Amino acid sequence: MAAKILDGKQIAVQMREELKGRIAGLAQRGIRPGLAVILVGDDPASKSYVTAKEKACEEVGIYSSDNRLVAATTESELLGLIERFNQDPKIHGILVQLPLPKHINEERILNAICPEKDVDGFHPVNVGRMVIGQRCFLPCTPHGVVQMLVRSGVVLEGAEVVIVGRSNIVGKPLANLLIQKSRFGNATVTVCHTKTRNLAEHVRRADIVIAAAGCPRTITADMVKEGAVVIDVGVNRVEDASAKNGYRLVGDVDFEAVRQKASMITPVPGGVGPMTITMLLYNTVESAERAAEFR
Ligand code: L34
Repeated sequence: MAAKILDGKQIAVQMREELKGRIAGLAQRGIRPGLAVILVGDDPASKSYVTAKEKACEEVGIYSSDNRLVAATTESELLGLIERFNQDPKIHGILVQLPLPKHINEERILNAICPEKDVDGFHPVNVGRMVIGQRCFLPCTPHGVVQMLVRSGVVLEGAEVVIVGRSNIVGKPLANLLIQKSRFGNATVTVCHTKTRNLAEHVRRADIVIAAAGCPRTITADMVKEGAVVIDVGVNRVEDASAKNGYRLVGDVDFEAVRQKASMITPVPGGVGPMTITMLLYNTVESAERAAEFR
């Protein structure tokens, strides 16, 4: 039987409705959540993600400050801008879209964002807090994946989860979230990567497969257990002469074949991507609420 398609756009709409309620609550206290969006350079994919983030802010009623900087921007100019937003009481979240141009040290930039405004959850303070289960900002893509699973009725407790990919933005934090002793965790997690000896053998054991390798067709049907849940985090642009812009988007999963074996599967586009954006809105609202508590 073919898998149920998990509609990320639909879950995102539902969560954005919930956020509108919280934003209305803040408005009654005279507060509007604010997000500073910073993009350096003109990578077409990054531009489209950042534009989608700003549009989503507007749709739910979050103020967004749009900062598009030329690729030649220096590290100290970027640090200066971040410092300005760290000090600005109207700004509750700061997003520096990655990747940054090669001449800018990413670690130095992420460390400069005040942890209380780090709505991406990339600052070492938030990463550390997440690992030990303290209150923090959860990174958007991993948090979006967990929300998608829980809201689709997937049981995490005791589940065998295999994550393919060990990046700092997805694989590593997601593994940490899923092993937490919580309603959003309690899973048994294996993390596979480029040096894993027998990828297929690991993936075949999984009740839940999470593909975050950044490479098309990493997960093929022969690797997937009958009835498994398959979450595709990959967003790869592949050349396609028949498409109007010359490319099409595919994930890391061989979708058409794998959907015949899985019980649930996320599409690309329309799966995890819209959830990532929604969790950024969620963290920005959360940050504004926390700031309000201290007034
Ligand atoms: N700082 N940098 C920072 N935070 C992030 O959370 C990200 N990420 C990743 C890249 N760099 C970042 C994103 O925003 C990936 N990412 C992201 C966000 C949204 C989408 C994809 C990746 C998305 O909306 N994807 C759509 C299709 C978009 C298209 O048509 O190009 C989808 O439906 O999957």
